[in-house]
Amino acid sequence: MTEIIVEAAPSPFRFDPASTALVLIDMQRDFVEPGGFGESLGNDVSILQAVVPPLQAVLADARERGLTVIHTREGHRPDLSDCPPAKLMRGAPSMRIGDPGPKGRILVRGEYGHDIIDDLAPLPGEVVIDKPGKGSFYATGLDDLLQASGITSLIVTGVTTEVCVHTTVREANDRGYECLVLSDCVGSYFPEFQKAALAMISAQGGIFGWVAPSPDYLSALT
Ligand code: C5J
Repeated sequence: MTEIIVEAAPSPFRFDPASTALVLIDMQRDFVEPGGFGESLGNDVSILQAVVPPLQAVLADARERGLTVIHTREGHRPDLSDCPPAKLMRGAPSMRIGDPGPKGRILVRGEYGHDIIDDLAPLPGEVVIDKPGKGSFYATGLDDLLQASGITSLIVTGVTTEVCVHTTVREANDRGYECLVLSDCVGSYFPEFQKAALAMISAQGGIFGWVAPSPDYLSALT
C-alpha cells in the first residue's frame, strides 16, 4: 500500500492511489458551453471555463499514473421516460429538457450538447456513467462498479459545485467513501454558492469530506 497525504481542510487527506478513483462530474457541453441546459436556466456559463485547465492537469496526471478515471453525464433517454415531470416542468427556462437547441436536444443522451467537452473527452477504457439525476449514485451502477474495483476514496471534480458535485459527495459519504474535493476543479455559476458549498463539505470535522486545491493534491503525489 502507498499512502499519499494531501494538505486539506479540515485535516490531512490520506489515500492509496490503488483504491482511489478520479471522478469528473458532468463536464458536458450542456453545462459548460453556451446553447445548453445551463444557459437555458439563465446562467452565464463562461464562469465554469476556469475549471477546465486545472482539471486537465489533474486528469493528465491520473492517466499517467494509472488511476481509475470515471466521467459522469447528467441526461435523459430520448423519450424522456427517465425524466420526472417535476424536473421537466421546473422553473421557466428558455428551453426545456428535450427541446431542440443549437447543440441538439437539451440534456438528452446521444446529443452533441450532452457529451463531455473536447478538452476532457474520455479515453477508451475510461468509465462513463450516465445518470438521470444530480447524484452520481442514484439510478446508476456506480456503487457496484466502485465496490467491484476495490475503490474506497474519490477525488471529486466537475460541475456544478452545489448541485451535482454536492449531491454526489453526499451520496458517496453515506455509502462510506472518503471524498477529497479539489476546490479549483469544481465550479458553480454562483461565486457565493461555490464558497459556501466547499465550506459545507469540510465543516464539522469534515462532515462530508475534505477540500484542497489541485496544486496541493498534485504535489502530494510527486
Ligand atoms: C445542474 C449539475 N446544475 N451537473 N447539474 O443542474 O450540477
